[in-house]
Amino acid sequence: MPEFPPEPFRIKVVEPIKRTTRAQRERLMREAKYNVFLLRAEDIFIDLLTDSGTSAMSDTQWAALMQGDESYAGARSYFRLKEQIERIFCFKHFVPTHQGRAAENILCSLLIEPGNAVPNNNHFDTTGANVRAVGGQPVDLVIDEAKDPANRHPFKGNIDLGKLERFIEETGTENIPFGMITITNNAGGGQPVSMANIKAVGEMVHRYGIPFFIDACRYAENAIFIKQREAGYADKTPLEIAQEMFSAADGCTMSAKKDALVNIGGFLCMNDDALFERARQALILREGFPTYGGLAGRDLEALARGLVEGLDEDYLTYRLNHTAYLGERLLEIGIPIIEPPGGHAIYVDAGGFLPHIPAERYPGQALAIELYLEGGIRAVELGSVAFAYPDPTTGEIIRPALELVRLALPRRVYTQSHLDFVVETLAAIAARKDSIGGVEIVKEPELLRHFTAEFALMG
Ligand code: P70
Repeated sequence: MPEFPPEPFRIKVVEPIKRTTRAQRERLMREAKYNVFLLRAEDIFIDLLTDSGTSAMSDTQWAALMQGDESYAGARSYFRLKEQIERIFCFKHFVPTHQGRAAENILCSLLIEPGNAVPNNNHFDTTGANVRAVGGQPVDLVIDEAKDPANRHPFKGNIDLGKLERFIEETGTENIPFGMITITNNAGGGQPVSMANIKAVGEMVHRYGIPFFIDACRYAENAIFIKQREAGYADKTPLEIAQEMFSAADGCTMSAKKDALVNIGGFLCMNDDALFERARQALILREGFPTYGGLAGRDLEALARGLVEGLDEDYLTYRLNHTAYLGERLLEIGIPIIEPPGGHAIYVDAGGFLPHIPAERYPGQALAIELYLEGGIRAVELGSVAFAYPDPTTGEIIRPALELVRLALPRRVYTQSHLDFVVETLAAIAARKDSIGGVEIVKEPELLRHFTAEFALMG
C-alpha cells in the first residue's frame, strides 16, 4: 500500500462546486463583513469550515431514510438507534437530541449552579458557552505540550493530572458538578486522549465523588489513534476500544454530526437513574418526546447506521491518513501547523505563520480571509476571535495559548486532489505573507462571537 492509500469508497452521487474570480471573492468577502460564516456556501470552492454535519452519507444510510419510522412515540427507528448506542457507549440511559449543544445544554442546566466550575482538557466553543450560560466557569487543564505546536507528543489532548488535582483541591468538590474530557480535543488541534489518561481522570474525579462525562463527538477517531499509538491496543477493534473508553465515565454528550456520519443529530447518555428522569423531563420541554428527541425518525435511522460505519477500521485508517496527508504536505512547504496532524482537521499556527500580526489584530482571522480571497477556501479561526474572553473578576482579556486557523475535513467528501489545491493555495499566500495586515472587530455579540461578528481590514 502507498503511504497515503486511496479513498476506500467510490463516488455515486456528485455535487458540483464552482470557481469564482478573485474580483468576485473580494466583493463577496467585503459584503460578508470579513466573517466567513456570513458567506453563501455556493460561493465557496472548498469548504473546510467544519467537519460537523458535512459528511457524505453512504448508500446504506440513504436507503435507511426510507425506513424511518415517524411515529411520535416508540418508533422502530428509536429502538434501532438504542441498540447501537447501548452496544458502543455502554451507558444505562440515553436521550436523543437535535445536535451536541442540546445535550450540553440539558446536562449543564441540570447540574451546574452559579459559581460552579467544570474542568476539561479544552472546552470547545459551545460547551464553554453552555457552562457560562448557567453561571459556571469552564476551566481548561490540557497538558503543557499542547501549547507547543511543534511538539509531537502522541496524546496531546491529555489532561494534566497534577493540574486537575490542584484544581479540585482549590475549587472544592462541592463546586464541581462534573468533570469532562473532550475526545479528540477540538480546541487543541484535534489531538487524541490516551486510554490511560481517560481512565486516570475518571479515577481521580471519582475519588473526589465527582461525576465524569466524555464529550464524545470524535470518539471513533480517538479510538483508532489509541489503537495505533498506545501500547496494548494494536489487536483491539475500534469498537472494543470505544467500549473501554466509555466504561471509565458516567455519561457522555455526543454530536452525531461528527463521527456518526450524519448531517444532524446528537444524544446525551448517563448511568444515573435520577439524572435520566430529569433529563427526560428537560428533553420533553425543549427537544421532543424521549423516543425522538429533536429528530425525525429517518434521522434516527441514518444515525443508527452511521454509528456502525463510523467505527469501521478501514474507514478510520483512511480518515487519519487523509488528514495526515494534508498536514505533512503543508509542513513540507514550511507552513507551521499543530503537530502531529490531528484526526479531523489540520490547524495552521497563524500566530507563527504571520508573526508580524499581534494577537489583538487576530492573525487567524486575517489568514481565514486570505484563504478565501486566494483560493475560495473556507476555514475557521480558532484563536482570540473564538476563544478570548474577559476574566470574570478583573475584566482583563484572557487569550488562548495559540492563534489557529482550522482546516476541517468533512468526512468522505473531498479527494486528495482537493487537498493538493489547499496546499497550493497556502503556498501562494506564504509567498506574499508579509503584506498581509491584521483585522479589527467592528461589531460583536456577547456569546459565541465568531459566528456572527463583523470585521474590518486594518491594512
Ligand atoms: C466544529 C463544531 C461542535 C462541537 C464540538 C465538540 C468537541 C460539542 C460540539 C457541539 C462547531 C463549529 C465550529 C466552527 C465552525 C462551525 C461549527 N463543533 N463538542 O466544527 O456540537 O455542533 O452538534 O451542537 O466540536 O468543531 P453541535
